[in-house]
Amino acid sequence: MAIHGLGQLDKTYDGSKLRIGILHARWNKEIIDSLVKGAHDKLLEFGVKEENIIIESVPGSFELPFGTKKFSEKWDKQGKPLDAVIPIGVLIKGSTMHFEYICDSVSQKIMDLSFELGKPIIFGVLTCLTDEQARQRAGLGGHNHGADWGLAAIEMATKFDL
Ligand code: DLZ
Repeated sequence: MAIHGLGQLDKTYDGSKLRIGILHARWNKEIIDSLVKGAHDKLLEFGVKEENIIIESVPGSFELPFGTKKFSEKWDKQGKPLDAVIPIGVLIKGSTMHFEYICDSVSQKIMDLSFELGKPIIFGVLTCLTDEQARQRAGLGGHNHGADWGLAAIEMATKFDL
């Protein structure tokens, strides 16, 4: 089955002035590493400077919303704000009996954070039924959604003159 990414871009975006945070969970590490690399490489491709891509981690996807808030606020306080944050996590149904609860609460809170923090918080969480589905979406046999998340961060951080 083909798993498609973002459609055609409406214009070319310039990421050269942006600072982008990537905050990733450490559960399902091989898949996470591939998604982080996909996002990171796409940011570089669109001009974001290596030193302006800030990567940190939290234990699991459940920690992503609070971690993202603190991560963003930390850089605000230091006077070097992040223009967008990409929280990255991989939730696999077989691994957690409370899968639906975690998926619902994490995705809702990540959505809320954009409004709370006034900056784009990208939805970089894979919610999959199997390990194989997650691998297919992480560039380990199929398209890498991490690349789409990188591009979404650049588009959203530049599009509305935030
Ligand atoms: C506990 C748990 C389980 C069972 N499965 C996953 C998973 O598939 N993906 C993920 O990112 N995290 C998982 N976790 C860890 C929780 O997200 C969280 O880190 C712990 O419950 C501690 O709060």
